[in-house]
Formats: sequence, structure tokens, C-alpha cells
Amino acid sequence: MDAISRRRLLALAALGYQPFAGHGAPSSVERKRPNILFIMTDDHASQAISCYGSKVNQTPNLDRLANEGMRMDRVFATNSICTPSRATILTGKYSHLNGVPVFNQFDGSQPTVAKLLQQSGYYTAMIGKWHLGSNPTGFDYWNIFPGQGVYNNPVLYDKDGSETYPGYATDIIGDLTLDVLKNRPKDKPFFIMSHHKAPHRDWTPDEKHRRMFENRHIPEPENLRDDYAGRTDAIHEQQQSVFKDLTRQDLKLRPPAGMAGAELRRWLGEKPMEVETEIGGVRRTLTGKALEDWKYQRYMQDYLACVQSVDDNVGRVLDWLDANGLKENTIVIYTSDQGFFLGEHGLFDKRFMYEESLRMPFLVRWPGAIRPGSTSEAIGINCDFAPTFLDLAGQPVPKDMQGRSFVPIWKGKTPKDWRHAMYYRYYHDPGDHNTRAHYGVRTATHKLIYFWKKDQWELYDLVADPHEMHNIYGDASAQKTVAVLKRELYRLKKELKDEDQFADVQPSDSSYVQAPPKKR
Ligand SMILES: [Ca+2]
Repeated sequence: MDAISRRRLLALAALGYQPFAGHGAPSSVERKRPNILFIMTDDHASQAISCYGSKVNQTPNLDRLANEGMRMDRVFATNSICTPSRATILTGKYSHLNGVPVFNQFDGSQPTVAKLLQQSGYYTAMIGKWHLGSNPTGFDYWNIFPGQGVYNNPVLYDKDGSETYPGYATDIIGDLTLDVLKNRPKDKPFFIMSHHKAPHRDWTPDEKHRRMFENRHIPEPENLRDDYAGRTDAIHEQQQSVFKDLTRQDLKLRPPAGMAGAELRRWLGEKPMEVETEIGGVRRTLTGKALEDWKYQRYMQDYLACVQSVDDNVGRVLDWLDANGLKENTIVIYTSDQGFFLGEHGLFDKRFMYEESLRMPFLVRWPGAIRPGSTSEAIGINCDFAPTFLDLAGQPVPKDMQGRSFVPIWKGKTPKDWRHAMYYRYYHDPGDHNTRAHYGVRTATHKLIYFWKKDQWELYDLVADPHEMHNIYGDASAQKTVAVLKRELYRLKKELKDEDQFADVQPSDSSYVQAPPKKR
């Protein structure tokens, strides 16, 4: 088939035309089912992706996905921490139904999108950050970091044992993804989850990018020095402050010579309020505002350098797909398990329902089906991913999945009855950063948050106040909106079968420990 007729056929296929259907040619039909390459990073905020308008870095390879495909602007995590988001992506269900509200072990015996795709004839693979405690199920191939994994010379577990991979985690995940692509069975479509550790804390860059941001001044977000006026207790009580909670380890301060063991760990874990460092060849002791400024720069220099390596490796994989005839029939998705604060409200980390943490970057390329350079403001949630993958594979979506396929949105035909609001619930309280538990609802224009253990509310007008600085919950003029949003909040809570299953008692944090594989 020449290139033009092949392109034409693909365009027709995108419109639902199946040239081989009903002609007794299963292998040809099989080839038509699209491949899915799902690339996910850990804690990558859309504020650090240039096609989302980053003021702090450039990500040319991620931009390439947006330029050749679609940038979705309102895809949200339903519980903004690692393990729950991953469980939701696999099951298409909220935490209260898949049993993973906090950092607890995932029950891999339940149905997952990987199992359903595998049963339907897809070759399935899972590479890199898993962080669900139990061994992966539903994958023909898996090779994962135990727990959080490490940046340098990481150990990976597969079904047969463990192996140390010399090098940098992000490059290794890029290499393994290419290996799987090259060695996969060629008679099946594939579903590959390629999950990076980066840019998760403690933000350890590779040698290539380590000094890339060293001599640049990273612009601060305008609300870095948010004074939290008018907000409820939660943001006052949190311990995820750039100025107060970054440790010596986070800031990559060098320990005194000879320090080791428990003493070293204690030293690295302390949150310094005075730092001696060298600036422009001069030794200086930093305190107060000078130290705060310096902490923000140090945090961002390392975070952004980690992102740069991700961008490089996405580029490598795209180049390989394009050079090997897999561009046309492979859907490439780039996302992150949740968003992240890059100094907004003075914060790092995620957890809160505020925009920077709630929003997942979501870029997708599908030549012939998605108009290049398109964008969508449809409200998506991570429960939608599994139904989307099943739809792409021509498989029915189980009724108990709680999301909907993105495919019509990608094709420029957002269904008229698409959701107008999304429901969020975070449980891990006090958790790692003393973040108060909350649930809430976000519409296109407003966000209502309820800190249920405190019985305190926040309401934001996202149009007038996109940075969520003014809690208008108590304003007389907002009471009609409060009433409407409360009705919607409790309607969604009921519809999604959230019966406060984990409101009072949470499972223990067990996803950090991965069952050790058999020895090789
Ligand atoms: Ca994460």
C-alpha cells in the first residue's frame, strides 16, 4: 500500500470505517487496533511544561506531543497522591471503591484495565514506577522499581528476580521502554505503561542537566509569599512549605566530613533555618528572606533539571516510534500521577485540591484522529483513563468503572452530556505533611472544598480568582453559589458511591514495601 492510500485508510479508520471488518481477516483487523503508549511521570506539574505556558522551563519534546496532538487543560486527579492515583488509573474507580485511599497495598486480584486489554489480545507491559505494593497483575511483562525507587543505579524487580541497573533512572526507563517496543510480539497491538520516577522528591538530577539552571533566576510564582488570609486552618497547619519544610537532603547541602549512619540521616532530615553557602565565590551565611529566596531557587533548579531528562527521554521514544513506522497507529499519552506545587501558596508537594496539585498534565498524539495542536477544556478525571483505553481497543467498559472514554473529545466531538463537575477526596491526614483531609467539587468556574474533620469550608471563584487566594465561602453574595455547589457535591458523592468508607479509619501505609522477588 502506498503512503497516500495508507493515510487515507487511516483517516477513514478514524471516522469509524473498518475496511477489514467482516471479511474474515482477523490478522488485518488486529493490526488496525491502535497501540497505546502511556507515559506517566511522578509529580510533574503542568506549570513546568512549556506548552502549558511554563514561565520556568522549556520542554520541546512534550510540546511536540501537544503540537502534533491534543493538550487537555482540565484533567484532574481524584485523590492527589501517588498510590491512589495509580490504583484509580488501573481500575477506573475512585479510592473508596478500589480500596486504595492512602499509601496502602493494591489488591491486584480485582479487575484492571491491563487485565481486560490482555484478555482482548493486547500485549501488555509495565515499566518503572509502580508504587502499589503488590506485584503487577495483567501484564505480559513487568519490570518495576520497588516502592519509590531511587534515581541513581536503581534496582528493578521483575517476576523472576531483582537487578541493579547502572545509570540514571529516567534514562533507564527510556531504555527499557525502547527494549520492550523492539522485542514485543509483532502480531499483537500493545499497551505499554512507561512510568518514570522523576521528578519526584528528592529531585536528584542527572549529570547532564545538574547545572542547567544553576546560574538562572527562576521566576517566583506571584503567590509564593501567600499569607493565607481568609483561608481555613488546613493551609496554616500544613508542613509542605518551601520556606519551612525543605530538608538539608532536599536542598542538597553537604554534610560535615566524616558524618555517617543515623547521625547523617538525622542531619540530612533537618529543616535548616540558617545555611552557609558560596555565592559567586564568596562564602555567605543565609537567613531570613535571603534564605527563603535561595531555598526556592535550589528547589526549582533540581526539580526542573529532573524534568529536562524526562523531556529528553520522551523525545527518544517518539523518534523511535516515528522512525519505525509506528507513528500512525500508536496513541502516545503523556501525563503525571497528579500535579505539584512549584511554590504556589508557598508550597511544594501536592495533596490539596488547589489547582496546581489537582491538575494532571495530559497530552495525547494520535495522527489521523486528533487534530494537531488542538486543546480541550472538558473536565476529565483519572477514572476516565481505563474506559478510554478499553474504548480504543474496541472493548466494552465495565459498568462499575466510574469514568468515560476521552475518545470522542479527542475527535473534537465532546458529548453534550459530558460532566460539568468533578469530585475529589483526599484522606491521608496527618500524612507526611500534616495535610488535612478534605473533599470537594470543581466546576468550570468554581471550587468548593470541605475539610470534614475540621468542619470548615472554602469556596473559590476560579474565573475572578484563578490563583485561589480569596475564600469567598462566607460572603453574602456567594451564598447562592454555595447552595448550588453543595447540592452538586453531595449528588456526586452519592452517585459515585462514596459512603465515607475510609473517612475515619485508613489502611496502613504499606505500598512503600514491594514484595521481594525470588532470587536469581
Ligand atoms: Ca506522585
